[in-house]
Amino acid sequence: MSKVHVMDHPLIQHKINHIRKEEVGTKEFREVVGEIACLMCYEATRDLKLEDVKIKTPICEMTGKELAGKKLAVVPILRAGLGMVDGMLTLIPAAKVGHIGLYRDPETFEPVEYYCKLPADCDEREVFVVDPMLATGGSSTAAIQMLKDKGVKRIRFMCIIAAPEGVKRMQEEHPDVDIYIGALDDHLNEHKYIVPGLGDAGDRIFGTK
Ligand code: U5P
Repeated sequence: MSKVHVMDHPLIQHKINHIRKEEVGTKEFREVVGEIACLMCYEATRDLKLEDVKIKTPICEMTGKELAGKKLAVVPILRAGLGMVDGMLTLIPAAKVGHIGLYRDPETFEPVEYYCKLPADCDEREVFVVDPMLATGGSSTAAIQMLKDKGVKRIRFMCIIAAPEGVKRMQEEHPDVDIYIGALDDHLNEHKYIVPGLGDAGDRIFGTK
């Protein structure tokens, strides 16, 4: 069964609370989403493996530690996931970035694929799929299935706010994928928006409506 990590760091909680407020405008919303992604990336990379390396300081030789060659990739689900990419790359600048485009059918609420471009060697990478909102789980489960179909073996999913319904669906369909959540909310409304949530993350990041 996948592990669910709810990140209770006070800075993450404070910033999520801030962007929930309806009066927060596009510029500030986008900036704070980036900061949250950066903090979540720091927490979600806690278990990356280190290896011993010999280095020489100006004083002497020593055995230090550096990340053990594991290559990383960030895959945002378009469009809202884009808001989390820069924040993550601040901490893992060598990561490659893939993109998966899905939209939610307004009638069925099911995801429809319209774009997929991944790093050529994504099957050798540890992939962080990112979307600010895990609502029904339709988009994230479909995106993760697309990655698995391309041979990706190590996948983590990161979202800022999740609904219990989405977490359950993710765990049922992808029990091998660990989930990193900023805040676990109450439920979905009849339009499949997260309650209390923050509204439509893509619209709030890009100033559309
Ligand atoms: N979404 C929101 N806010 C919500 C619920 C869903 O922005 O309260 C959008 C997100 O952009 C996300 C997608 O990409 O819907 C996830 O929906 P789902 O496939 O998990 O239902």
